Amino acid sequence: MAEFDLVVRGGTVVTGSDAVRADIGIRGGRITALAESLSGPATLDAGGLYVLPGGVDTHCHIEQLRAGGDADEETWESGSRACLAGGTTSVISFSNQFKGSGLLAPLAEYHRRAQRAMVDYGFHQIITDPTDAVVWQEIPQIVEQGVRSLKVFLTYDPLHLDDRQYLRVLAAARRSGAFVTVHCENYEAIRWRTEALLADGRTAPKYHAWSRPRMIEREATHRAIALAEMVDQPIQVFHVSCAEVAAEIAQAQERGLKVWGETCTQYFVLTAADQDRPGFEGARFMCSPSPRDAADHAGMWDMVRRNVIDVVSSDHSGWCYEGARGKRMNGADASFRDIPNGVPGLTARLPILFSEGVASGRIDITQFVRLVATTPARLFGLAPRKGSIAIGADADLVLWDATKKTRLNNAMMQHAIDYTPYDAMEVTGWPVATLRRGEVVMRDGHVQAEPGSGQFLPRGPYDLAKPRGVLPDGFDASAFA
Ligand code: DUC
Ligand code: ZN
Ligand code: ZN
Repeated sequence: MAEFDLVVRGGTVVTGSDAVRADIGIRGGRITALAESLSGPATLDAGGLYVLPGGVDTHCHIEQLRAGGDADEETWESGSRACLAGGTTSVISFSNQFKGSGLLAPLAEYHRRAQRAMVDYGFHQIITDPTDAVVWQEIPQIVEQGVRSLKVFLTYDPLHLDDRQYLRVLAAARRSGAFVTVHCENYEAIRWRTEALLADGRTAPKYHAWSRPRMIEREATHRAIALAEMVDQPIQVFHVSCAEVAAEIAQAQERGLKVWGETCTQYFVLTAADQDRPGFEGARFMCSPSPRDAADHAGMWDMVRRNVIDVVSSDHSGWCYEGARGKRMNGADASFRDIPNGVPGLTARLPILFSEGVASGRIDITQFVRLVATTPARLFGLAPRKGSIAIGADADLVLWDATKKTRLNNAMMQHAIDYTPYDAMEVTGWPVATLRRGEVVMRDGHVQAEPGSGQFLPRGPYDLAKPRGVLPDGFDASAFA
């Protein structure tokens, strides 16, 4: 029997720490050899290309259930296609709790739907109603089943939690060894300002950004961190939009807290002004927190270089622009308050970050790999199986042409959404092939994978999610409430 099923030859292999010329031997879907020269009956030529670990997108909404039984337009099949086309091989999507019901039935439905996946996947559990049954029984149960991260929203109807509810989720996570991710914006401040904007007749999409300025994101981030510190629970702040918010995270990190910051592609390239396009067009760019301005892009790059922000996800949340299930679900002249939030970005994440980061000289290629693969895998308990190129890891690889120039259009995204907010943007750097567990699943834009070939990634206990053991007065309230 041959030593390898496949050898990837002649490429520059990039990990989170090094870029070296090496061949990769693959057997049974895993990396079994890294050497200067390997041979085997089947080879894939990577000459002149980078070989990167498959992208790990730890924040994307795929086929998320909506109230009333409907689901997002992006299905596991279309979403997987988009991921593989863009060089992403693993995702963590969401299972959503509906207020008034528990976690187990919806989670079973998410598992059922994800059986069509072509990427490997896990779930974060969104907690919207932390009842006694949820925090004492159901959270421990789902964590045991490998859903080892919880997501909470400090704003958004009907998802938002007040401070007491947030504390209950932090405590439940601490007891179960789960990680917590937080959407940080101030609920009441947004409501108050939105009411004022609408009363003044300011209803157009651009006022979405006016309804949630930077300081309300900064305030909620500060509060989220302080409460997590009190409970001694590690958290990641999702989708940080600007440096003044990241500065809160930097301060926490300087004090030794287990607080991490994530941002998303859109916060490097979109601005609030994009929501000021004629008519309803601005809805295409509407997400929360709102994209800020060009100076904020520069500020975010500083925070990335300082490693305060160490993960870049897509927060893919696709709503079509046309049709009644997407951005116009409340009418073509809906006020900004009634337009669903979110932008699609599964495919564009790696190309835009590489282009803006590496090709533009802002970061090096190893930091790029850390941001899009290695660190998300480590933070969410997917390492060492995912996120790096190492002996024993899954052979999830991307062959990357660092010089190829591409003008983005929606067809290239291969998602189910009818637009991309990055239309006509020119990027340098492009994935030419994607391997998932040793199988070539994308080549020159053609995705060839079987629906159902993606695997669920149960996540066990891991060190980064463990509390520090530092509690005010040494008293662990989470054991009682
Ligand atoms: N913001 C979120 O928090 N989730 C999905 C979409 C969005 O814009
Ligand atoms: Zn969010
Ligand atoms: Zn999100």
